[in-house]
Amino acid sequence: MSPREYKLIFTGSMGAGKTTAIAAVSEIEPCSTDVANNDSGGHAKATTTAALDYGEITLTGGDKLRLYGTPGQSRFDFMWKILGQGSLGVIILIDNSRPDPLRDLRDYAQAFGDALAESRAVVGIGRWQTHPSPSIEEFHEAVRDLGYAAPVLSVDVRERRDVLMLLDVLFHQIEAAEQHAVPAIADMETP
Ligand SMILES: Nc1nc2c(ncn2[C@@H]2O[C@H](COP(=O)(O)OP(=O)(O)OP(=O)(O)O)[C@@H](O)[C@H]2O)c(=O)[nH]1
Ligand SMILES: [Mg+2]
Repeated sequence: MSPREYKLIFTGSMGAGKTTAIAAVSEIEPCSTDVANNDSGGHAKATTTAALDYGEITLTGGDKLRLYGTPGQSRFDFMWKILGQGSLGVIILIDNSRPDPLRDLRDYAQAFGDALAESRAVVGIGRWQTHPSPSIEEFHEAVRDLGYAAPVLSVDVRERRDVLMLLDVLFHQIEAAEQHAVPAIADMETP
């Protein structure tokens, strides 16, 4: 069988760590479109993604994961739909230190509602160690209240193994819903 390709989307609020997560796992130098951040109210970091991030992971059988990161800022939300087209799954990243992380979840869950409705999504809660509220259970409830089911786990997007764990959980979720044949996480452990 010829190698397959899987498109995965990292989305979530400004500073949640989409660019960082892709850089943590990509085997190629990630393509970044970060520009100077003029929205220090949104997040006090030096740069922000204007169009997309792109990274790749090749699995041992030759299958390829194409990793796309969206811009966080809603003024670039036209990119969300463009990037989401044809994706296998969506990773929603949350920065739990932001003022209203549950609202952030609702905003991005709505924007990527198709993936959630088809059980092709996972939620990663960042900065959990320093900001344990809202709790994982509250995020579960928020997902349920939207009428969806998606795994929720705490992650440090700077850690490769945490990002791979997110992908593993996402693939299990997709497989359980019997939507698609999915890659095996065991194939992803080679750097
Ligand atoms: N201290 C700390 N820093 C973290 C943690 N998780 C992520 N970060 C940092 O938060 C920042 C996230 O920035 P980006 O990866 O640019 O975030 P982004 O989601 O791509 O943001 P936009 O492109 O602006 O939407 C990085 O500097 C990370 O190192 C954490 O748990 N603790
Ligand atoms: Mg970014």
